[in-house]
Amino acid sequence: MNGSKSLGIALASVLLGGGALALAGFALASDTPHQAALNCVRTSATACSLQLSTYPDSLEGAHGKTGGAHPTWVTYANDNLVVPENTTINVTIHQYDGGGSLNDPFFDQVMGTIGGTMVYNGKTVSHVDPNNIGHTFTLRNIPGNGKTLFVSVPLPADYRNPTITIGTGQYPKPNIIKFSFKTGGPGTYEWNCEYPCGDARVSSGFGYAMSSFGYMSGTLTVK
Ligand SMILES: [Cu+2]
Repeated sequence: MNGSKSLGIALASVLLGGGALALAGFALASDTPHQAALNCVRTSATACSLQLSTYPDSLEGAHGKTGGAHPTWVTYANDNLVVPENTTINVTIHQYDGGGSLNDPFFDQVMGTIGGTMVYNGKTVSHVDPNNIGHTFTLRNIPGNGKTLFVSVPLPADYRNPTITIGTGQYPKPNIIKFSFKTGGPGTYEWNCEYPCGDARVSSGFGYAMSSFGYMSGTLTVK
């Protein structure tokens, strides 16, 4: 990272306060190549369907069957989401991971979706238990790009049988979360998880998978 970029990030961190994590994600997003694009599937002239998953290890999803460099890290199935402009995006997330308590209960709310709600295992809700979170899907504009989009959805932890054993590629029946949001014009946004699901020994759970692009963060390109 060169000096001016560091200074810019430092200044922006001061200005934005709690946005420091978002900026870290932005720096990672700028520096790292993407996984193969996951395009949503058009279901009508105005709607598109996007299917995602969150796993307790990297033996499923974009890292391949061997799990890539870090098979035991938690991961989203794909970090490079692509959707059309001015379209309703209907998202389904299969959440296979356990979890715990949010650092910031703000993220137990459903925010920015159509209706301000999501459907969690068939039930419409606007928030969930902040002490039973597996991950969040938190989508925001990249600072300075002049675009506005904010969607945040909590993904409750999944403790149903069989017990999750990291590194086996065996997963329980997922929690199923559905929500919709509308895109505007073209642009690139970033998303990340706001639950400290990385290794608890590193940066209070915000290290490893949480601070490495392609696991608990990515981009959403509207085009
Ligand atoms: Cu997470």
